[in-house]
Amino acid sequence: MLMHKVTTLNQFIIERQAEIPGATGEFSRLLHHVGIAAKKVHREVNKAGLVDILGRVGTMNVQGENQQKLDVYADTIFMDELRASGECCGVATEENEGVVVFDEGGSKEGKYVVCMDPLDGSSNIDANVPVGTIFSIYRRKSPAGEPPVMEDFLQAGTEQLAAGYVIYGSSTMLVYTAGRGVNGFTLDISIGEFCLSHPSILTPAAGRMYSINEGNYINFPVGVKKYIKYCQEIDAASGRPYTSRYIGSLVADYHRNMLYGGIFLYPRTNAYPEGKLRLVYECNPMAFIAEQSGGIATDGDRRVLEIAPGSLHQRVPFYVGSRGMVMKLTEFLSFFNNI
Ligand code: P6P
Repeated sequence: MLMHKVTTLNQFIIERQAEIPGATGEFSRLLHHVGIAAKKVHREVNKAGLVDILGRVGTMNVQGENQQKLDVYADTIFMDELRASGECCGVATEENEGVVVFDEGGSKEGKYVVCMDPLDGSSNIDANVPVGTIFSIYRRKSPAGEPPVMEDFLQAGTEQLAAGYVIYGSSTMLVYTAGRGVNGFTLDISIGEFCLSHPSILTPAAGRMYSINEGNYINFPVGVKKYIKYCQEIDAASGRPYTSRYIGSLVADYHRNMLYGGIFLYPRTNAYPEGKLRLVYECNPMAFIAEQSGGIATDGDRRVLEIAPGSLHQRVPFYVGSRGMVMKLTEFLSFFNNI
């Protein structure tokens, strides 16, 4: 029986590195360590119900959100692996108010900084709802050998070298882009490797799924309300309305919409007048992946990747997904002059 050729994440990274003139392996090594951390988090997420790692730590993160034990665990695991890579000089995460500087050993010479949400959607974890890790990799702007500075972490999304997410769901997948398309790798636990399962992912230009927390409907901008009603009208081509799908876990909602076609919306609300999702370590990485797979990501007014971050935990309205759907939404937003 012919064995199906399996390409592991590491083989893929090395093959792609060979395509980059002058690539020296540092970036590949960093991505390799991201993959190791993802496998370690997978191990804990997948047995969370069996060990004392469910529930809350009893502390709050910088957002004033209750920290789940797995939040803190994932943050620690990714920090340790990024430090061990020797290629990263510092990390900004949702769980830490400031940036974490790696100033020991080779890390000081690291060319890269990472911005990440180690475990997004973790309030769902106790209910066995899929959660995710989201990451962005930037080349530092400050000189190597010195501690990184805040500006290294507040670069526009267009400066990202790579971005990705890990979705811990019915299977664990790592999806990333380094600016040349989006590829998905599924963890094969029998060999302990992420294996290429979704090469060159492209988001359908048109979709029929919209994802939004309609519990906030009353507070939505008028343009969003009108777009939701548009989605609920009978579509001439199909003779039925669009489908509403909302998991409440960004990575899970985004991943499904990217594969099937759809739009994710998190507008301004009374509770989150600037929007809920964080620009630096949630919206920018997802926007890079969206654009690289043929989609669009906007805050309703601007291309997300072109927004100049003002602060690490800055929030923005976030609309992302199939090109045709996001463009239709922006028509409603501009017509009703609301973002
Ligand atoms: P809401 C999870 O807490 C999260 O940050 C994202 O993963 C998700 O898309 C969003 O918040 C859900 O927010 O207000 O609908 O519960």
